Amino acid sequence: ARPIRLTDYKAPAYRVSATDLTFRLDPTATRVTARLRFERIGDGPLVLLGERLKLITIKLDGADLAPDAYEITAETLTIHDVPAQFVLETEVEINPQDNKTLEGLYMSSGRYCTQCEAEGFRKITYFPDRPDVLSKYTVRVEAPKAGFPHLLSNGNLIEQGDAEADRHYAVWEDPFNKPSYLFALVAGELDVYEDTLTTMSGRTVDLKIYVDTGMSARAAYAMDALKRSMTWDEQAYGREYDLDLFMIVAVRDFNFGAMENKGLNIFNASLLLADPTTATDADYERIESVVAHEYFHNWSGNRVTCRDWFQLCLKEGLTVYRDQGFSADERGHAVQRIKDVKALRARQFPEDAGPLAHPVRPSSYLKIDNFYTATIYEKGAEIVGMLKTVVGPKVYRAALDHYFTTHDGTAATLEDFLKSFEAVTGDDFSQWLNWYTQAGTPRLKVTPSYDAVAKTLTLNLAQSTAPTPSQPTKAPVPIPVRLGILSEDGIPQSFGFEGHSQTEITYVLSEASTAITLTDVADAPVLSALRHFSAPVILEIEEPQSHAYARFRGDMDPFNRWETAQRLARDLILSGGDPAPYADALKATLLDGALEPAFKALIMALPTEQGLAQDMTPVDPAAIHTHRKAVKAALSATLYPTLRDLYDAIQPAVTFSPDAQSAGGRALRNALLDLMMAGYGTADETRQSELSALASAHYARADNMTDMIAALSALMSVHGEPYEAALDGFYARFKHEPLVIDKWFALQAACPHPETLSRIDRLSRHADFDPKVPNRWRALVQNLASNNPSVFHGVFAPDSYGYGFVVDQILTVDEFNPMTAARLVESLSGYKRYASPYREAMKAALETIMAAPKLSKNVAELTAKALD
Ligand code: BAL
Ligand code: ZN
Repeated sequence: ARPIRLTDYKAPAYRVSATDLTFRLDPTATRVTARLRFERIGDGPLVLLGERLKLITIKLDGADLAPDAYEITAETLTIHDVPAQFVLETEVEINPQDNKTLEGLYMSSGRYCTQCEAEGFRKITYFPDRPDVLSKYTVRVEAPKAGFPHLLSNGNLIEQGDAEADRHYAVWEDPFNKPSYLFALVAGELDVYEDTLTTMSGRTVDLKIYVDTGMSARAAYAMDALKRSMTWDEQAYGREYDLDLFMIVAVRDFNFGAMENKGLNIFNASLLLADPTTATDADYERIESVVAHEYFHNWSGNRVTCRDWFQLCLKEGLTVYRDQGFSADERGHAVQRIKDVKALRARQFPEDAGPLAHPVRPSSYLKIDNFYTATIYEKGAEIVGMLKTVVGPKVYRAALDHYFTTHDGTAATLEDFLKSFEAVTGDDFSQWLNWYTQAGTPRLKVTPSYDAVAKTLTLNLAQSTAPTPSQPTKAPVPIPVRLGILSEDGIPQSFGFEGHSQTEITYVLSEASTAITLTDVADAPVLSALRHFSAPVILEIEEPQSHAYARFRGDMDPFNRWETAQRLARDLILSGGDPAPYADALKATLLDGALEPAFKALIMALPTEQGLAQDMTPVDPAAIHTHRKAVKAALSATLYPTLRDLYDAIQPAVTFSPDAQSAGGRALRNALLDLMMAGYGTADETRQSELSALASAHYARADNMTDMIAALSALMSVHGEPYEAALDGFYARFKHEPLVIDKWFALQAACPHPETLSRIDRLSRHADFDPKVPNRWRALVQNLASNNPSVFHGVFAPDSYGYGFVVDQILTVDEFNPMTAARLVESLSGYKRYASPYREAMKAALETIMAAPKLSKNVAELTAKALD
């Protein structure tokens, strides 16, 4: 297949001024009529995109087209001779029931629903299915009354009524121009949870969340999050909602987390439904941020969309940045930043360091579906965050106002985005484009030298980015370095910079290297660099360990306090050493009454095995697993009395509330339990019985899903009868709750235990396992591949890798859902960084995929790149 290249971009030759669609819904033979009003604005024939469509009729300006007047391939419909303005009408037949790709129009639990981003609309009708063709849509949906009481599409409902043969219809009109990827349709039996919101200009917006029948109470939290998001966007960005109705529908079968279709968001039910007995605090948090994310797309994505899919991060990076800002305001800036950076490092850094590395704006692709990546989303968000750091909040707001106003109703580019910063500052932002066009994580090396006589601290700052596929050399990028200094006993120190006394500065490194000098530096200083993670780079700094401990104990920047603790833990695990000073500093942190419980919970968590793998060459997963486990057990043993006292002092709330503070309390209590349980394997019999009783009691008393899952994880350390009994009890209690049974699968798949692989194999034959349901499939397979390195890499027994299982699963799912299957290829892609024999076995697994007789473009593209 031929790649699509950014440099080949050509503006569309035809505009669609109106799109009228009629859907006559039928599970196996839905008829879609499209009446499209075209205007020629360029040269060449009319080429429409369409896949798996059965053409029934085609008319141009009301007259049937002769068969030799058009040409159909598997992907296109071409008409060579068309007037300057014309109406094209096509009728096609499609089969939603058979559509397991979950793109286009498909059925989920007996309902019709759609997913069009990125290129699913072409599976619905012939259309110029590209984001820079914007059009006004009128949509008539017709279906039997029985089973399909709700007929939904984008915009406002303008008409509804009865149709022949016990059918009915609804007509929707969306007054805003939109690209086809934002089209949506849902039809079926649903319950609705309703509310209203008064916007900043005093308009009333009806808010409706549609869910499975009987589930509407579980939409209450998402509704609350939606209302808070809408108000936040007015206050933080001055953005008001534009229609009189905003709808969300939750469906069970979905490739993405959720989708921002204009006025009709569609969500994976796992990211919408919540109540205390079925959702964890992490679920609540995720629901809040995804509801916000999809809502914020109404401006960053829908009102201003992308010219082409290379600009995907224009909407995704910006919208992630916006949802992170919302979550930070709702849940605390430091804790949110730590979580965002953890996610960035866990998913984006490895991507940027491996064969699938690509710029935030890629230059070519085979399947754009493969580029809904952590790089586009999370690194894209970091770039927006750096821009805000550099220009300050007021100017950032002015630049975003300029961007939204200037490009409203159009399809824009990243250059347009940067130009808005230029327009409001008068400065040149062209170097920022390097962040968008270069792959790879820059390294920032900071070399401090203190002159005790002159009282100056000179910092040499140097950046470099290693070569990535097809990008051997890199230009410097602007790196904002936020920094301050403290004394060895942790007291913040002021210093002089550029003639002013400061406690913290942000210096922007634009060159390959430079030196800056801080003056009036009173004592041998402890540097705290890259505070709040002011740039997505790898910081290298040589310093005495005492400096790191000073930051761990007292950096006023909570991010760097956490960051330093992580580095020290990493060094302990990978390089060995005495864990006592670490245990002391951790104890002091846990006993510090001024720190939030949520922060303490984060700082207690050691770096993950996957995270540690990024800092080891070649990666030896067995060594990482063993050393991490040993360090955790040692900390557990040393700190046990403190952990136990703190644990006993936290009384679980009588009534559950999902708010951030209550969640923080649960997070700390569960983190304390986790660290205590890490000592199980090395404890004496008395302590073992104590721990086993503790985990069982935690489970027995749990009145919410967060504590239940934490207790089940704790029981994993005990294993055997108590663990099995709890798992069986959990299954029996929740067997009719698919979202909870997903957790049951996920938990077992992520258990770092020698018997897990055979358990996973058993679970893949469980009556509740269905690879056609992405949530269930990801629960089992993705958790093995991404969240259980010791079992995936088979560290417990020779040749017991999980690779073969994952390959079989990729090939199975690739037959019907390439988009979902392809996401798992990444788990094998880093093989070159691994030690033998993992490296060879991972490579062989990739080769097995490549040799499969029939591969989708999605899986083929990523596997070929991984093997390259
Ligand atoms: N646009 C795809 C789903 C999302 O990022 O919101
Ligand atoms: Zn998005």
